[in-house]
Amino acid sequence: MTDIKAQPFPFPLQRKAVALIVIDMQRDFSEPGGFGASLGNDVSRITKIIPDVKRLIAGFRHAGLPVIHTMECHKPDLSDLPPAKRSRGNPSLRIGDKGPMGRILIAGEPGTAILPELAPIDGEIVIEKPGKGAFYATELGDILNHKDIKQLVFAGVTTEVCVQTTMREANDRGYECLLAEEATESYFPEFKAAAIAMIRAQGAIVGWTAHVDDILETIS
Ligand code: C5J
Repeated sequence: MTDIKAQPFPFPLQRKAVALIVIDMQRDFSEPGGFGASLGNDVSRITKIIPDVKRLIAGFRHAGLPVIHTMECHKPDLSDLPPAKRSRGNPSLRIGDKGPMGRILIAGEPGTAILPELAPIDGEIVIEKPGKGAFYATELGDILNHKDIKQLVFAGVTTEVCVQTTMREANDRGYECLLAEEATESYFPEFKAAAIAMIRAQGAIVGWTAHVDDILETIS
């Protein structure tokens, strides 16, 4: 076992049981005209983390460790979109409505795609998720069980919504969770800082956080 330098204390890496999970690095959250921008957010904050997410993915690939991607999206007939989810947000551009990059957060639409710089390669798993958490209504739990994965390193957006929700789901399911600090972002810097603080407070109550460089140094 090798430790990754982390907070609030070193993360006990199990090389044979760890995977990287990259949450929702989609055009809809990071480009003008997408879902994030439609809610009035400054999406340039998200694009700034692309290099760090990219080198984290590259490090996992180079080390022969699994990389899993998620996409927040819904079926074209909206049968997996609860009215309570659709009815919130920007009233003039809801999930499922047609925007400049196609229908907002609908599977197969251009805006729903993962950013080309971070695109999955052959053999990598992509989880399409209708919720904020990646375990809800997906096959993620079964896939991780099948692969004997016990630890998850997290990257992606947004820190306090889909990333933190998935970390909490994973933590409750018994996974050891580590958040890569420079490889996650929020539209609200104070929410990112608060999410990081609350995740690792109280003796890593939800999980650990670490710098990308420290993760890469240990897995390489
Ligand atoms: C949001 C996400 N923020 N991926 N989705 O609606 O965090």
